[in-house]
Amino acid sequence: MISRWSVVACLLTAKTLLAQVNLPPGFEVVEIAENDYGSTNADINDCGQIAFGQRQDLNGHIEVFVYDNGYITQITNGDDRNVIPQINNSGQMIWGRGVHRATVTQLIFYDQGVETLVEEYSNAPNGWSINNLGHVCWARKVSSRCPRQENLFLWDGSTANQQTFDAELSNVGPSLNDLDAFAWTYAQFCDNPWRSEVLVRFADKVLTLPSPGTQNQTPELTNSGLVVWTSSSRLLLWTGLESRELLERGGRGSLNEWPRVYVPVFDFSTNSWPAWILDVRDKDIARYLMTDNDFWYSNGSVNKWGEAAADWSEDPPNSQWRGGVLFLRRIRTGDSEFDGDVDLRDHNRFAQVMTGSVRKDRLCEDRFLDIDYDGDLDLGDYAKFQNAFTGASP
Ligand SMILES: [Ca+2]
Ligand SMILES: [Ca+2]
Ligand SMILES: [Ca+2]
Ligand SMILES: [Ca+2]
Repeated sequence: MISRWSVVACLLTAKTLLAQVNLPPGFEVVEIAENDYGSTNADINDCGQIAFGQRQDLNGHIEVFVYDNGYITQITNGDDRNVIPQINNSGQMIWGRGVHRATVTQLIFYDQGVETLVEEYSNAPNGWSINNLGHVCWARKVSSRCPRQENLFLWDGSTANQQTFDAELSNVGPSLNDLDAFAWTYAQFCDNPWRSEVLVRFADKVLTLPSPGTQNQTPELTNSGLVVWTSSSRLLLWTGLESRELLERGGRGSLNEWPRVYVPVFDFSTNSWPAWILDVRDKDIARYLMTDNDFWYSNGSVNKWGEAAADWSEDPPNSQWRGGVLFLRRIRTGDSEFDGDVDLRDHNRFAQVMTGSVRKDRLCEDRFLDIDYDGDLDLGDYAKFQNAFTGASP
């Protein structure tokens, strides 16, 4: 009886999925890291590694974990509050730490098992960002009262240099790219209502991004200078030439260079935050709904392959914290560089990277040839590869 019931339940789920979810072609959703207390701030790098904080209880005890091609490694192990980890393509990370579950007062840089204290200050930093050089940008809050005073600092691996020098305004929420350019929120939080602009500092100039709203925030900047951010309720994209409206309403967005945008959008009918992918083209936008539940999807991240990760909780307003991390990943077909075929070029690459039947950490771009998703590149994968072989014109 039990097994028959579970078959029925599966069919119903599949039907619901067909009715609502539409994933980008070539991608699938995998759920990872579920627990009773939920996760915070999933960040994915180009190697498909996902850093996230996971609550260990309801009292602010949060540890950092990294998912890598099917395996999860716990990075921190103590009694602290470790929040908003971000991971770069080398596996280096930055996160905020509240010692013994107190307010976050430290920024921790992590590289191959070694922690470095980048910043310690009496107030919680208001946003931080790491790039692929291992440089870190963050906002130090000098005063929480009005006039607020918050300024940006940039750490290059050895020394920190102050980047903005405002005595009364707030410079917060930086997003740092690999050229050490950064976008941030420049705000007057003491006005009622508060107002803010999004600024971008390039090597040779500072831009104020044109916007329709008075409350501009949560920018994310790419290496080519694209920016996604929210302007009051709208989700905007800076194309390098103009500000383009992507959504009338949207949460915090994340993007790659295509640009593909991850964004949670509030649904008034279900009182929840479903997770969306937007593929922005010259004339239109392809929209994909990744979820068919009424959970609350939150901050997420997109890598250069179009894969995405986002954390969720079931129903935070009603204290149902159970949650995890959604992973939108590439379906592995043997096509190693996603040019649409499985040909000799893919074959040659496979031959170069075979590892045998032992799991290897950080397969990185070779993970796409781990066709059976078990962490190695062995004869099992090769058999699937041969079956999938198409030649240059599939
Ligand atoms: Ca190919
Ligand atoms: Ca090819
Ligand atoms: Ca294997
Ligand atoms: Ca394998």
